[in-house]
Amino acid sequence: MAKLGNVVFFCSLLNFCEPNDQSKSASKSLNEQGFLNKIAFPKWNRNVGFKNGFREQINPENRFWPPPQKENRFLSLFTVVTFPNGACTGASGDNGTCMTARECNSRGGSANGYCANGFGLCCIFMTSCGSSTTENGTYFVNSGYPSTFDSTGSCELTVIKSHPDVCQIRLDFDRFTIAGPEKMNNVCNQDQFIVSGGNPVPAICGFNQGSHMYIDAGIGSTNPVKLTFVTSGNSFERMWKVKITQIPCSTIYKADEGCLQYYTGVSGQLKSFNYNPSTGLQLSNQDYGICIRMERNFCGIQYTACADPVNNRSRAFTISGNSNTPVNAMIGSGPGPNNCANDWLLVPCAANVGRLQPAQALCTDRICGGTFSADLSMQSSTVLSTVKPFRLWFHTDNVEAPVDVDNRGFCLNYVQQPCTNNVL
Ligand SMILES: *[C@@H]1O[C@H](CO)[C@@H](O)[C@H](O)[C@H]1NC(C)=O
Ligand SMILES: *[C@@H]1O[C@H](CO)[C@@H](O)[C@H](O)[C@H]1NC(C)=O
Ligand SMILES: *[C@@H]1O[C@H](CO)[C@@H](O)[C@H](O)[C@H]1NC(C)=O
Ligand SMILES: [Ca+2]
Repeated sequence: MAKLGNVVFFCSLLNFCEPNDQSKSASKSLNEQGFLNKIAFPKWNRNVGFKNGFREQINPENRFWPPPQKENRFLSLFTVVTFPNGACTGASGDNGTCMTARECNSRGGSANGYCANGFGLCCIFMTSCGSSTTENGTYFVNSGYPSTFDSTGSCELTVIKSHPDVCQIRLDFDRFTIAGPEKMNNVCNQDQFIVSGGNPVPAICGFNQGSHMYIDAGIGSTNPVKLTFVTSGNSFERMWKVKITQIPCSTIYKADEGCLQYYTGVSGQLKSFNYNPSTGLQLSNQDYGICIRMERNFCGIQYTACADPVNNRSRAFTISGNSNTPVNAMIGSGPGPNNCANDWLLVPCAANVGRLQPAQALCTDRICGGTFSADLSMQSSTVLSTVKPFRLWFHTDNVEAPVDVDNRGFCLNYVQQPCTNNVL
């Protein structure tokens, strides 16, 4: 019973056994003391839940930790608990890596709730301007986060590969509100988000919460990728929180090459940056690929403009023309009023669904204007493409006024089409 007493004492000293106390201060003091690197438990007490109270038994069926271990005659009294550095969700809802308090502290993270059944702490990496990170899953936030930032400057984060076998970096814009483009030519000339060091990435601005980007980080220990928020001009309440995931080359979930955006799943929704049907202006100077993973047994893909809950006449696809008036779909790449010489969405060999076969003989590539259709039409349509792999390209130049006014960009719903006689 003496050992048991020791553990009870250990718990109360460190305030570690109370399930509800996941307050920052408790985690912080644990973290600062760096106590939990090695935890030795009396062996006869292995099935006791640490997190949920000392005396509570864990049903052996449900318990996944600690794993069954072989008897070790040299550790006859204690079992040393080790656990892998897996992904975890912290008490705050942010994702982190499960580790000991000491490791979290030494790697510059902050402990936020428990993991590994209470044996580890969920270590969150959150950083801001002027720093660099090698940690997978780092959040890059504005200075003062979770408050907004209303000032000018340049906030840069350097992302260094955590391992030479990292090929891509995925950025998830959990929060992304910076000033939008100017209203003449829709150029991001006040605030900008810039990615450098990887493949060319267009600068973006405005509201991009929920959006993502894949950055090609090259092979081996190449130059680091830099993420920069430039803020300038008028007063504006900015906020950003960008999750940075490092993707190993060998994984099946890495994006296809040349895809700034990569979507998976049989159906989903694609939006241009700063898309917002009420106020978001299409961004100029864009040029990137949007890829949709071809799911097994699917041979084609259909696109339809999203519902527009704000405007009477949908602005879900408004790429060129003055979208304050009705604008038909425009197609093709030649000169002339109904072509897409400057701004376009490229849908390879696009044809309207329901058009008489053979649709492919009449297909088009570039689509622009103010209506989504593969024909010169005022009527929005569902558009089919069977070119593989499934990929769109979005291009805009640096001019809008005076011909192109108040365009929103695009929001499209996609549905992959199974391989049948009609879709090969
Ligand atoms: C944490 O990860 C889950 C699963 O990958 C994801 O759905 C969620 O959005 C992430 N949360 C944050 C705050 O990044
Ligand atoms: C980073 O974390 C993600 C999921 O959280 C994981 O899929 C990926 O393999 C990790 N990358 C590295 C280099 O470990
Ligand atoms: C939509 O149409 C209705 C009726 O014609 C009109 O009253 C309303 O102002 C219009 N709304 C917008 C946003 O144009
Ligand atoms: Ca343009």
